Amino acid sequence: MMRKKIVAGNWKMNLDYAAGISLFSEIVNMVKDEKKGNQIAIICAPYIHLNSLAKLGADVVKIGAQNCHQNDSGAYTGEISAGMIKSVGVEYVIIGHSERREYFAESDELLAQKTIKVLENGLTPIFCIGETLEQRNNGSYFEVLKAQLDKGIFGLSAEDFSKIVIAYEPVWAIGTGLTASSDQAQEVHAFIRKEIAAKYNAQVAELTTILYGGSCNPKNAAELFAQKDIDGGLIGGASLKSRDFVDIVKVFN
Ligand code: 3PY
Repeated sequence: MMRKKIVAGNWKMNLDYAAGISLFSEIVNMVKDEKKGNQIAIICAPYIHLNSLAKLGADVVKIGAQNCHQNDSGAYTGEISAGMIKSVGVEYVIIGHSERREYFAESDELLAQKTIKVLENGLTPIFCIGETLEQRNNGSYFEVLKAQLDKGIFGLSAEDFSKIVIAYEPVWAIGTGLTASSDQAQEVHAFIRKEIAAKYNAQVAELTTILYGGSCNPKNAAELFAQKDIDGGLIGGASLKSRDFVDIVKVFN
Protein backbone atom coordinates (compact mmCIF):
# COMPACT_ATOMS: atom_id res chain seq x y z
CA MET A 1 0.00 0.00 0.00
CA MET A 2 1.19 3.52 -0.77
CA ARG A 3 0.43 6.53 1.31
CA LYS A 4 -2.12 8.97 -0.06
CA LYS A 5 -0.98 12.20 -1.71
CA ILE A 6 -3.27 15.07 -0.76
CA VAL A 7 -3.64 18.70 -1.78
CA ALA A 8 -6.16 20.36 0.54
CA GLY A 9 -7.28 23.96 0.19
CA ASN A 10 -8.11 25.91 3.34
CA TRP A 11 -10.37 28.78 2.35
CA LYS A 12 -10.40 30.12 5.95
CA MET A 13 -13.07 32.85 6.49
CA ASN A 14 -13.30 33.88 2.85
CA LEU A 15 -15.92 33.85 0.04
CA ASP A 16 -19.63 34.49 0.37
CA TYR A 17 -22.03 31.81 -0.83
CA ALA A 18 -22.09 32.73 -4.52
CA ALA A 19 -18.32 33.22 -4.71
CA GLY A 20 -17.71 29.87 -3.01
CA ILE A 21 -19.97 27.98 -5.40
CA SER A 22 -18.40 29.67 -8.39
CA LEU A 23 -14.78 28.99 -7.31
CA PHE A 24 -15.53 25.38 -6.36
CA SER A 25 -17.26 24.72 -9.70
CA GLU A 26 -14.23 26.08 -11.54
CA ILE A 27 -11.88 23.92 -9.46
CA VAL A 28 -13.95 20.77 -10.04
CA ASN A 29 -14.00 21.38 -13.79
CA MET A 30 -10.26 21.90 -13.92
CA VAL A 31 -9.29 19.11 -11.53
CA LYS A 32 -11.36 16.35 -13.06
CA ASP A 33 -8.90 15.84 -15.91
CA GLU A 34 -5.80 16.28 -13.78
CA LYS A 35 -6.14 14.09 -10.69
CA LYS A 36 -4.43 10.72 -10.83
CA GLY A 37 -4.36 7.44 -8.91
CA ASN A 38 -3.99 7.70 -5.16
CA GLN A 39 -4.11 11.49 -5.20
CA ILE A 40 -6.86 13.39 -3.37
CA ALA A 41 -7.92 17.03 -3.78
CA ILE A 42 -9.91 18.56 -0.92
CA ILE A 43 -11.47 21.96 -0.29
CA CYS A 44 -11.99 22.90 3.36
CA ALA A 45 -14.65 25.58 3.25
CA PRO A 46 -16.63 27.72 5.73
CA TYR A 47 -19.70 25.93 7.13
CA ILE A 48 -22.20 27.79 4.94
CA HIS A 49 -20.73 26.18 1.82
CA LEU A 50 -20.39 22.58 2.94
CA ASN A 51 -23.80 21.21 2.01
CA SER A 52 -23.81 22.70 -1.49
CA LEU A 53 -20.19 21.87 -2.29
CA ALA A 54 -20.63 18.25 -1.26
CA LYS A 55 -23.49 17.98 -3.73
CA LEU A 56 -21.64 19.77 -6.52
CA GLY A 57 -18.60 17.60 -6.99
CA ALA A 58 -17.44 15.65 -3.99
CA ASP A 59 -16.64 12.68 -6.22
CA VAL A 60 -13.90 14.81 -7.84
CA VAL A 61 -12.90 17.20 -5.06
CA LYS A 62 -13.56 16.08 -1.49
CA ILE A 63 -14.99 18.48 1.06
CA GLY A 64 -13.60 19.38 4.47
CA ALA A 65 -14.72 21.58 7.34
CA GLN A 66 -12.25 23.81 9.17
CA ASN A 67 -13.31 23.02 12.74
CA CYS A 68 -16.00 21.30 14.78
CA HIS A 69 -17.22 21.14 18.38
CA GLN A 70 -16.02 18.41 20.73
CA ASN A 71 -19.54 17.38 21.84
CA ASP A 72 -22.33 15.64 19.94
CA SER A 73 -25.13 18.15 20.51
CA GLY A 74 -26.61 20.47 23.11
CA ALA A 75 -26.62 24.04 24.36
CA TYR A 76 -23.51 25.33 22.57
CA THR A 77 -24.82 28.36 20.73
CA GLY A 78 -23.02 28.99 17.48
CA GLU A 79 -21.25 25.65 17.33
CA ILE A 80 -21.39 22.76 14.83
CA SER A 81 -20.81 19.09 15.67
CA ALA A 82 -18.89 16.48 13.72
CA GLY A 83 -22.15 14.55 13.22
CA MET A 84 -23.78 17.60 11.60
CA ILE A 85 -20.78 18.00 9.31
CA LYS A 86 -20.92 14.32 8.38
CA SER A 87 -24.66 14.59 7.62
CA VAL A 88 -24.05 16.91 4.64
CA GLY A 89 -21.52 14.64 2.93
CA VAL A 90 -18.28 16.13 4.23
CA GLU A 91 -15.34 13.73 4.68
CA TYR A 92 -12.52 15.77 6.30
CA VAL A 93 -12.18 18.22 9.20
CA ILE A 94 -9.15 20.41 9.92
CA ILE A 95 -8.35 20.24 13.62
CA GLY A 96 -5.89 22.49 15.48
CA HIS A 97 -4.98 24.98 12.78
CA SER A 98 -2.64 27.51 14.42
CA GLU A 99 -5.28 30.23 13.94
CA ARG A 100 -7.68 28.17 16.12
CA ARG A 101 -4.93 27.50 18.65
CA GLU A 102 -3.99 31.19 18.81
CA TYR A 103 -7.21 33.21 18.34
CA PHE A 104 -9.61 30.75 19.98
CA ALA A 105 -7.22 29.45 22.65
CA GLU A 106 -7.72 25.83 21.59
CA SER A 107 -5.52 23.66 23.81
CA ASP A 108 -3.90 20.35 22.92
CA GLU A 109 -6.35 18.63 25.30
CA LEU A 110 -9.38 20.20 23.57
CA LEU A 111 -7.95 19.27 20.16
CA ALA A 112 -7.55 15.66 21.33
CA GLN A 113 -11.28 15.60 22.21
CA LYS A 114 -12.24 17.10 18.85
CA THR A 115 -10.08 14.54 17.02
CA ILE A 116 -11.85 11.68 18.78
CA LYS A 117 -15.26 13.12 17.86
CA VAL A 118 -14.25 13.49 14.23
CA LEU A 119 -13.10 9.87 14.12
CA GLU A 120 -16.19 8.61 15.95
CA ASN A 121 -18.27 10.15 13.19
CA GLY A 122 -16.32 8.44 10.44
CA LEU A 123 -14.61 11.62 9.27
CA THR A 124 -10.88 12.14 8.67
CA PRO A 125 -9.11 14.71 10.85
CA ILE A 126 -6.39 16.81 9.23
CA PHE A 127 -4.51 17.48 12.45
CA CYS A 128 -2.24 20.54 12.39
CA ILE A 129 0.93 21.10 14.38
CA GLY A 130 3.54 23.82 14.12
CA GLU A 131 6.04 25.96 15.98
CA THR A 132 6.22 29.75 16.32
CA LEU A 133 9.14 31.81 15.01
CA GLU A 134 10.47 32.19 18.54
CA GLN A 135 10.39 28.43 19.09
CA ARG A 136 12.18 27.86 15.78
CA ASN A 137 14.83 30.46 16.58
CA ASN A 138 15.48 29.21 20.11
CA GLY A 139 15.80 25.62 18.86
CA SER A 140 12.91 24.20 20.91
CA TYR A 141 10.78 23.30 17.88
CA PHE A 142 11.23 19.54 17.98
CA GLU A 143 10.16 19.53 21.63
CA VAL A 144 7.13 21.74 20.85
CA LEU A 145 6.04 19.54 17.94
CA LYS A 146 6.55 16.35 19.96
CA ALA A 147 4.36 17.76 22.78
CA GLN A 148 1.61 18.67 20.25
CA LEU A 149 1.72 15.11 18.89
CA ASP A 150 1.80 13.52 22.35
CA LYS A 151 -1.10 15.52 23.78
CA GLY A 152 -3.17 15.82 20.61
CA ILE A 153 -3.06 12.48 18.80
CA PHE A 154 -0.62 10.00 20.34
CA GLY A 155 -3.36 8.88 22.75
CA LEU A 156 -5.21 7.28 19.81
CA SER A 157 -5.12 3.54 19.18
CA ALA A 158 -2.99 2.48 16.20
CA GLU A 159 -6.19 1.71 14.31
CA ASP A 160 -7.60 5.20 14.84
CA PHE A 161 -4.24 6.84 14.26
CA SER A 162 -3.97 5.17 10.88
CA LYS A 163 -7.09 7.10 9.77
CA ILE A 164 -5.70 10.58 10.35
CA VAL A 165 -3.76 13.04 8.20
CA ILE A 166 -1.16 15.32 9.78
CA ALA A 167 -0.33 18.81 8.56
CA TYR A 168 2.92 20.47 9.59
CA GLU A 169 2.32 24.21 9.42
CA PRO A 170 5.09 26.37 10.88
CA VAL A 171 3.23 29.32 12.41
CA TRP A 172 5.89 31.71 11.10
CA ALA A 173 5.01 30.67 7.53
CA ILE A 174 1.24 31.18 7.78
CA GLY A 175 -0.11 34.28 6.08
CA THR A 176 3.38 35.84 6.12
CA GLY A 177 4.51 34.89 2.62
CA LEU A 178 7.47 33.11 4.27
CA THR A 179 7.77 29.42 3.48
CA ALA A 180 9.91 26.80 5.17
CA SER A 181 12.64 25.77 2.76
CA SER A 182 12.25 22.26 1.40
CA ASP A 183 15.14 21.16 3.67
CA GLN A 184 13.55 22.72 6.76
CA ALA A 185 10.19 21.12 5.98
CA GLN A 186 11.69 17.71 5.14
CA GLU A 187 13.66 17.74 8.41
CA VAL A 188 10.45 18.20 10.40
CA HIS A 189 8.42 15.71 8.34
CA ALA A 190 11.11 13.06 8.84
CA PHE A 191 11.08 13.84 12.57
CA ILE A 192 7.28 13.43 12.72
CA ARG A 193 7.47 10.11 10.87
CA LYS A 194 10.22 8.90 13.20
CA GLU A 195 8.10 9.80 16.25
CA ILE A 196 5.09 7.95 14.79
CA ALA A 197 7.28 4.88 14.24
CA ALA A 198 8.52 5.06 17.84
CA LYS A 199 4.98 5.48 19.23
CA TYR A 200 3.20 2.98 16.93
CA ASN A 201 5.32 1.09 14.42
CA ALA A 202 7.22 1.52 11.18
CA GLN A 203 4.29 0.48 9.02
CA VAL A 204 1.88 3.01 10.56
CA ALA A 205 4.58 5.68 10.12
CA GLU A 206 5.18 4.72 6.50
CA LEU A 207 1.47 4.97 5.68
CA THR A 208 0.72 8.28 7.45
CA THR A 209 0.13 11.17 5.08
CA ILE A 210 1.97 14.27 6.31
CA LEU A 211 1.15 17.55 4.54
CA TYR A 212 3.15 20.75 4.53
CA GLY A 213 1.24 24.00 5.05
CA GLY A 214 2.29 27.63 5.26
CA SER A 215 2.37 29.86 2.19
CA CYS A 216 2.57 26.86 -0.14
CA ASN A 217 1.99 28.09 -3.71
CA PRO A 218 2.47 27.00 -7.34
CA LYS A 219 6.08 28.26 -7.28
CA ASN A 220 7.31 26.31 -4.27
CA ALA A 221 5.00 23.27 -4.24
CA ALA A 222 7.01 21.10 -6.64
CA GLU A 223 10.21 21.38 -4.61
CA LEU A 224 8.41 20.82 -1.32
CA PHE A 225 6.40 17.83 -2.56
CA ALA A 226 9.53 16.24 -4.05
CA GLN A 227 10.84 15.66 -0.51
CA LYS A 228 10.57 12.08 0.56
CA ASP A 229 8.42 12.67 3.65
CA ILE A 230 6.17 15.43 2.26
CA ASP A 231 2.93 13.96 0.93
CA GLY A 232 1.19 17.10 -0.25
CA GLY A 233 0.02 20.40 1.13
CA LEU A 234 -2.56 22.34 3.10
CA ILE A 235 -2.96 25.42 0.96
CA GLY A 236 -4.14 28.81 2.25
CA GLY A 237 -4.23 31.86 -0.05
CA ALA A 238 -3.41 29.91 -3.23
CA SER A 239 -6.58 27.82 -2.79
CA LEU A 240 -8.65 30.96 -3.39
CA LYS A 241 -7.52 31.05 -7.04
CA SER A 242 -8.63 28.12 -9.17
CA ARG A 243 -5.57 28.20 -11.46
CA ASP A 244 -3.10 28.30 -8.54
CA PHE A 245 -4.85 25.53 -6.62
CA VAL A 246 -5.08 23.27 -9.66
CA ASP A 247 -1.43 23.95 -10.56
CA ILE A 248 -0.53 22.67 -7.08
CA VAL A 249 -2.76 19.59 -7.54
CA LYS A 250 -0.94 18.94 -10.84
CA VAL A 251 2.45 18.75 -9.12
CA PHE A 252 1.79 15.05 -8.44
CA ASN A 253 1.08 14.22 -12.11
C1 3PY B 1 -1.57 28.99 4.93
O1 3PY B 1 -1.00 28.54 3.94
O2 3PY B 1 -1.48 30.19 5.24
C2 3PY B 1 -2.38 28.11 5.79
O3 3PY B 1 -2.62 28.47 6.91
C3 3PY B 1 -2.90 26.84 5.25
O4 3PY B 1 -3.73 26.22 6.18
